[in-house]
Amino acid sequence: MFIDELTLTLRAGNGGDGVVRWRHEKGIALGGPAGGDGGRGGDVYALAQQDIGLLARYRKHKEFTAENGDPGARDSLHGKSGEDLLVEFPVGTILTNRVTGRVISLLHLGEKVLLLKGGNGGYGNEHFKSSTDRSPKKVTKGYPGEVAEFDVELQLIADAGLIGLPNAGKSSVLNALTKASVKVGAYPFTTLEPNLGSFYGYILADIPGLIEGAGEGKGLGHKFLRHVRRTGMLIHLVSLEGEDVETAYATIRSELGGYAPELLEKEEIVVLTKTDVCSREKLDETIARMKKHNPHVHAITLYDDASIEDFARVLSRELERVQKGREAVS
Ligand SMILES: Nc1nc2c(ncn2[C@@H]2O[C@H](COP(=O)(O)OP(=O)(O)OP(=O)(O)O)[C@@H](O)[C@H]2O)c(=O)[nH]1
Ligand SMILES: [Mg+2]
Repeated sequence: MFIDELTLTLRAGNGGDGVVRWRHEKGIALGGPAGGDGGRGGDVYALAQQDIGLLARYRKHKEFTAENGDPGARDSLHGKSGEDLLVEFPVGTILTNRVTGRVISLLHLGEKVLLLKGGNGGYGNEHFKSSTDRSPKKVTKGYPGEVAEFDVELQLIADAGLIGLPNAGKSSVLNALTKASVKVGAYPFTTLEPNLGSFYGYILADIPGLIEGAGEGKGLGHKFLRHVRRTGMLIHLVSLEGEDVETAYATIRSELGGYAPELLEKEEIVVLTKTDVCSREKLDETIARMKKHNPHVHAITLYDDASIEDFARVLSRELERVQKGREAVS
């Protein structure tokens, strides 16, 4: 089950307590203070991993705690510090600390961010020794580690997102262009979770079918629209099987705009799929009509390798252009 939204409770470790101990020396009833300080509690870190299905592991288990520091010990020994806790998230995860409001976005594989600090250890009685008090009994307790609930949301990061109505052929195109082997089916909503594939080093995301009203929760709902947000560009697939290609196109555009108007600003290539099911005349006429909405219109069929190869060339050029554009801005 694909999960892209959940809440986790994370706790850093508490510091260990300082302790009262006394030095034992031969012939002396009570030596000086020798109680050590407590160890630090472990910190909590977020670590970004590549696996987009990783949040499913937190479906049942939603609370994690770093190790506490050990208390101090005799002979002035400091307690052992608690181990840090690394919590793994997929690249593209946005974490919001509900206590502080701090928002952390994991953008790169291997990125490691401190989420919560462990508590410092308390002081043992040796710490309080002074010229006026040679036998202090005072100690301090370890400090509690930071604790917070985190809202966790995954927004995939991809160079291009394949979008379109159910059955448009999105997964088929992902499979044809990349090494992905996503299930393809002659029925709507075959794909129930986003899939990624690598195309000459660019990441393509197959976004599950959107339908009219998705923004209000129809079909798979707007659940997956969030994953369109951070795609560099859109590959908008419209099947030529349908009667009204323009309406199909407009439906998706209006869902995108209804969810977040900036999605309409993204670069978009329109791809008419399944040219094998329609006549040459209908294809030419449809292309001409669609060019009024977007000049980047291409047509493909899985049954003609040349059409896929042509499109792959166009797409790699576009991806390069969009990436250069983004680099120029940043
Ligand atoms: N005739 C023909 N059928 C195609 C072509 N491309 C895909 N199909 C078929 O169209 C159906 C839907 O394809 P998918 O790739 O599963 O479509 P999708 O957009 O991923 O669908 P959802 O995951 O349900 O949103 C499948 O039966 C495919 O075999 C094509 O070029 N020509
Ligand atoms: Mg699919």
